[in-house]
Amino acid sequence: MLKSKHYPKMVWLSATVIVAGLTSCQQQAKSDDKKVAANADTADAKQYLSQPIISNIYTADPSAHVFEGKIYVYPSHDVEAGVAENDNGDHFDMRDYHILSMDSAGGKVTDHGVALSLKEIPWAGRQLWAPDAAFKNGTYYLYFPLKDKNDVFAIGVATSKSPAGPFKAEPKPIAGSFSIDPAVFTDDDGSTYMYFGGIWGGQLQRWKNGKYDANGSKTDLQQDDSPAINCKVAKLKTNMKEFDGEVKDAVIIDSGGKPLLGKDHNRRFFEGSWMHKYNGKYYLSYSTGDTHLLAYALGSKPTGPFVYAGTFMQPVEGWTTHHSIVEFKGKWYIFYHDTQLSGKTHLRNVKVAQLKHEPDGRIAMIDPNKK
Ligand code: FUB
Repeated sequence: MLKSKHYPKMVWLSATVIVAGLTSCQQQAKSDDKKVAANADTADAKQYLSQPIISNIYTADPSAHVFEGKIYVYPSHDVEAGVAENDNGDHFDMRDYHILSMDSAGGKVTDHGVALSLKEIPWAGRQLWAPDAAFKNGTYYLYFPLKDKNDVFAIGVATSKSPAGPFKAEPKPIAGSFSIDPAVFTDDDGSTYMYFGGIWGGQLQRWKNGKYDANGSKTDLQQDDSPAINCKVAKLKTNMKEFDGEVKDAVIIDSGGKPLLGKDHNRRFFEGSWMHKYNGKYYLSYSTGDTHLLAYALGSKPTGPFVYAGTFMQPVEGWTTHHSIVEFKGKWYIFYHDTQLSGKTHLRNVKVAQLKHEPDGRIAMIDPNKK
């Protein structure tokens, strides 16, 4: 995944990476968290639409939900692990999750501390990436992508009686799951679906007919004139821990009914999917990855097909774009991240802004770099 956009602040990244490798991971994460606040004070005067919602730790990939009358955010917890940046995303070497909550978007944020850590997950290899959460029948479920001991991403699930955790992981990943970035959506009829997948470091391009090819492409399929790789969707059983049937493609087509092509980097799915429903339509939104946009496509069923409808957020500062969309007290919000506090690709901070649906259903464009 990560080719640099060569932001000016990144020139000092390599030196930091070499030094950081000498310290134990836990100590590094702690001191790293302390540095966030200091960096916040020295951040340049560049204009941003919003400010980081917390600065005591680095956070990214925010999945927001309304539980028990509050907004709960399930983010990645970025740390300086001292791993060099590459297209596999090895530098995103996260080891635990913290859950955040707030009474209002933009209000005071509570950091509930460590909710789940790598060492508590029996099948763990490395890299706890973008999580999501859901609630059913009195239990909260935390879904997380993680590389297993063979360095292959799968999606795990953990449970808690509280939206803030702590969560207890199941002994194995969800059977039939693969790749990254789970996003869980419960429809009005109570059916729950997981959207997932990501190309490049997310390994989606290496999966064919249920099999993983460790020697497959590191980026995409490099088949420009063939259909692009699709986001995946699977229905969850009511136990929320298993897929109910086959994993399907959430196919994205153009207005002429043709699938988007591999070469269409401005429109094709890359990673970071999210589903929300508005006025009876299913909005599949996602990151275009190497072109750094947030795009969306509309469907009349939760499993698609989805017709490409446009982009709705300009690139943020940093390489990755990852978002979620939530309705709270009659208003819609987007949670997203950028690198305002650190200037480093892998040390991100979560933000929130209002999101507007136009009367015709389009999502109004958001510029994260303008007040
Ligand atoms: O945080 C690690 C990865 O970066 C996520 O899984 C992707 O969506 C991207 O944000």
